[in-house]
Amino acid sequence: MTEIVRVPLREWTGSTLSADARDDALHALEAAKILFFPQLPYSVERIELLRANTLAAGSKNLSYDSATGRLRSAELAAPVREAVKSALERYCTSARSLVLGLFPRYAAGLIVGRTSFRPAEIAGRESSWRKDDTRLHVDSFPSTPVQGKRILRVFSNVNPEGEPRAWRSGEPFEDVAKKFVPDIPPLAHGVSLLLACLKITKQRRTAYDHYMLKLHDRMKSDAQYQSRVPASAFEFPAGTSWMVYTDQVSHAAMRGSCAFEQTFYIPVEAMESPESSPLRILERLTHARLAS
Ligand SMILES: O=C(O)CCC(=O)C(=O)O
Ligand SMILES: [Fe+2]
Repeated sequence: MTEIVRVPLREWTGSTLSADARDDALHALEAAKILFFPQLPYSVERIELLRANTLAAGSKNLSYDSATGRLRSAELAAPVREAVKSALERYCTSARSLVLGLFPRYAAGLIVGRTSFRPAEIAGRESSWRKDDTRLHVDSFPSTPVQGKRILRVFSNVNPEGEPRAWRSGEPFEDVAKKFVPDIPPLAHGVSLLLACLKITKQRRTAYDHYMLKLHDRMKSDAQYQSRVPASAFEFPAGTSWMVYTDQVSHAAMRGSCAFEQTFYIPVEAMESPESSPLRILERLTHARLAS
């Protein structure tokens, strides 16, 4: 079960932590622990208004691309739109300075992915099993092949009523993989090329992406697995932040509303312990190269 490691950081620049403490944090993160920052709030002015307005416009999850400045959500009135965009842009900058300040070695090859604002309550939300994040899963995105790269995410609970964000976490990645991988047929020849040609995927879907997508789907669609696998529950209080490799740590979000999230992609080669990555674990289990 996933360990939570508390990091006593008070600023969004990881560099204020001692070098030893940063090393410890890096080891913990790459060993599939969750780094929890109990004293690191992300502050957003008039968050209640942002939540009310975005939900009224039908947006449960607003996704922002800092590279293009594009906010995905057409329905927002201009002033709300600008406020959300600036909060997302600032979150992106903060999360980036947190990650790079704590782990300068990740600067080589770090790719800044999407930033999101999640105003909606998770509990009781209707969704297909595949999109249901209350089921334990590891992250994998169908249209964004990572080709072996890691998915590192930073979250902040900004709930204005002081409600926690409740998560659960399941078994270690290697156990998940050993359970499901033997029954996953290999990526069919030609499929990845076809998906890329049809622009269904942004890059080529590698065998690694194939296994990760199947793991995500098989975990979520297996009701017996969901109810029987040992899991631990924990709550991230309002006004706190956390960071985790969500491609490796089996997780589920159960309850809470109003969070910010930033996604990063990190090449396995930039890690201190590449052998602990899902790519290397899956390669050991399948006796194949999966991302070349
Ligand atoms: O919103 C959250 O707290 C996490 C949900 C989740 O599992 C995800 O976005 O992949
Ligand atoms: Fe997830």
